[in-house]
Amino acid sequence: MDFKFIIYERSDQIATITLNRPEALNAFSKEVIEEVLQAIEDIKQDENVRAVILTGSGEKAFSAGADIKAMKGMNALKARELSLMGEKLCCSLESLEKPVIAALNGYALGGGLEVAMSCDLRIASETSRMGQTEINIGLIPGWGGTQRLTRLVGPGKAKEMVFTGKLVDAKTAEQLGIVNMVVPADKLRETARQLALELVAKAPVAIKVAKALINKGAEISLDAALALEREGFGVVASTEDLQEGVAAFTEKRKPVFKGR
Ligand code: DAK
Repeated sequence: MDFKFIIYERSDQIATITLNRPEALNAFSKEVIEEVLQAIEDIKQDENVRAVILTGSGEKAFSAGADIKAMKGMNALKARELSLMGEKLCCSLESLEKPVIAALNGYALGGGLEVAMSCDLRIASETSRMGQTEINIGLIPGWGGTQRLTRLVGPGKAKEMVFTGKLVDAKTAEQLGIVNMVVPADKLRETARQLALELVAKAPVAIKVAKALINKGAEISLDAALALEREGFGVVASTEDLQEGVAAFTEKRKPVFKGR
């Protein structure tokens, strides 16, 4: 696959997508989004990939958001197209049946934070900063930020961040629940890789079902969510991987899960 704006790598059952437009702080142009979507399609088809890392190149930014320069003179049709593409990108990451880790190597602003929040887990470098800064250019978050940020931090903090456009540092983001952990910048890639390796060793069907249940459960009643969990439990309990897990426990060895 030939990419211009991302670097796409696969090794040890981990796919890594690196946004690679450092001169524009990895801003999401139409082309960047198209390439990430293409990589996600490949990841969906590749049974050998069990975990995904999304990060940015350079030391300054994961992504400074949607490409502001491309918005100049944008008409309604183009704005609609951009909105649909961003939505598709975020939903593709969220619904991907494999765990996705965002490794935030600097600014995650506007659409950059929205994309990061569509991933399952977020690791931030100590130097990273996050914000829904759209208000500063007269916009609101348009790729799910008003909703996903609210689900992570609650309405009070979400309103503060969306109304003021102020940035929070990595430690504050961790306290608020926006990121799972903060690490020194030079340890970010390795920490993301180690976490991905940990996930790769787990039972893929169990992770896939747990991800779907946690995502769906946030939108429906507890009763309905518990019913879904029962069904999901049934599916996971019928896998060969459960038998392998039980056998490995009994035989005091590490399980080898096959995703079946
Ligand atoms: N888009 C395009 N280029 C960007 C960019 C962006 N979002 N952010 C930075 N750049 C470019 C800069 O223009 C500069 O390029 P040159 O001028 O040198 O060619 C280069 O990256 C380096 O940036 P700076 O020189 O500004 O670097 P500083 O260290 O001084 O400042 C900064 C870093 C991150 C504080 C600053 O660059 C900044 O404030 N950037 C904008 C961040 C921002 O507000 N992001 C939110 C974008 S709005 C929609 C749905 C959703 C959205 C839009 C529409 N529809 C439904 C239609 C989403 C919107 C957003 O994400």
